[in-house]
Amino acid sequence: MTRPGELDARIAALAEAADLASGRLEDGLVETGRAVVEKAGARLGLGLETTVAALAGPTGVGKSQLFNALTGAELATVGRRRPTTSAGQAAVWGDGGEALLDWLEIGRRHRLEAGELDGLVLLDLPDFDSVEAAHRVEAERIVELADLVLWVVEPQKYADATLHERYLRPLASHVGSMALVLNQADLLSPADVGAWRKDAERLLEEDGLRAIPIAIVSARTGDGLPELRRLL
Ligand SMILES: Nc1nc2c(ncn2[C@@H]2O[C@H](COP(=O)(O)OP(=O)(O)OP(=O)(O)O)[C@@H](O)[C@H]2O)c(=O)[nH]1
Ligand SMILES: [Mg+2]
Repeated sequence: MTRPGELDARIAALAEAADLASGRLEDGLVETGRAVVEKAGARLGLGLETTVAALAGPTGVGKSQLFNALTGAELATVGRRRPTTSAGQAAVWGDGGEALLDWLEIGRRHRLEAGELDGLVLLDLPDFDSVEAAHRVEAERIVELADLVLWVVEPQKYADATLHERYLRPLASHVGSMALVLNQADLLSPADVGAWRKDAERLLEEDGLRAIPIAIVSARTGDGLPELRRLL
């Protein structure tokens, strides 16, 4: 992980590069550089002792059930009708994170006792693929600001074209801040779970993301959750 001092220096260097490029390179490129400087500076100012991990993915994969399983509480509504979650909500371990959640514009917050996950802010997000376009806008807004994105899929949706083409491939340079969570593993036999993992690895390789961690879990039975917690 990048140390705060190192990050400060990189942000300053990017700000200088954007200033030097102004008038020489395309305006859009300079603006993108400046936006990164602004966002990174704001995030750094809010302290790196808290990590923001977001559960993102298509509707119905079990993001909310996973949020409940990781928090050990029935905080989020798990639904049969799609889509279920319409606004992001947070679980915060320990007592930090208030200013960070203001910056993230997440209103619903649940505070949990510190312990093993002290300093973690876990976010349950709306889906990016339902009929509700506003869900996608909200999910994408938060994915851009999170420190770690856990892309949640299940046996039907892991090869989803939108997930791979719109999100994973363009984020190939962010390998250090993503993980793939294969949820609902309870629906498959052990042999099929093995084949599923292999195929998911193949797709990640095609996306240029061979290095990202994969967690195989069942939010329903709790299988794989200790390994997932270790990624947080
Ligand atoms: N068998 C099985 N079913 C699961 C698991 N996790 C979630 N489900 C079921 O999948 C359905 C969708 O779960 P949600 O947690 O609401 O899914 P979501 O990803 O939050 O969906 P949206 O809020 O619409 O984006 C529910 O019927 C859950 O009971 C799991 O690990 N195994
Ligand atoms: Mg949900």
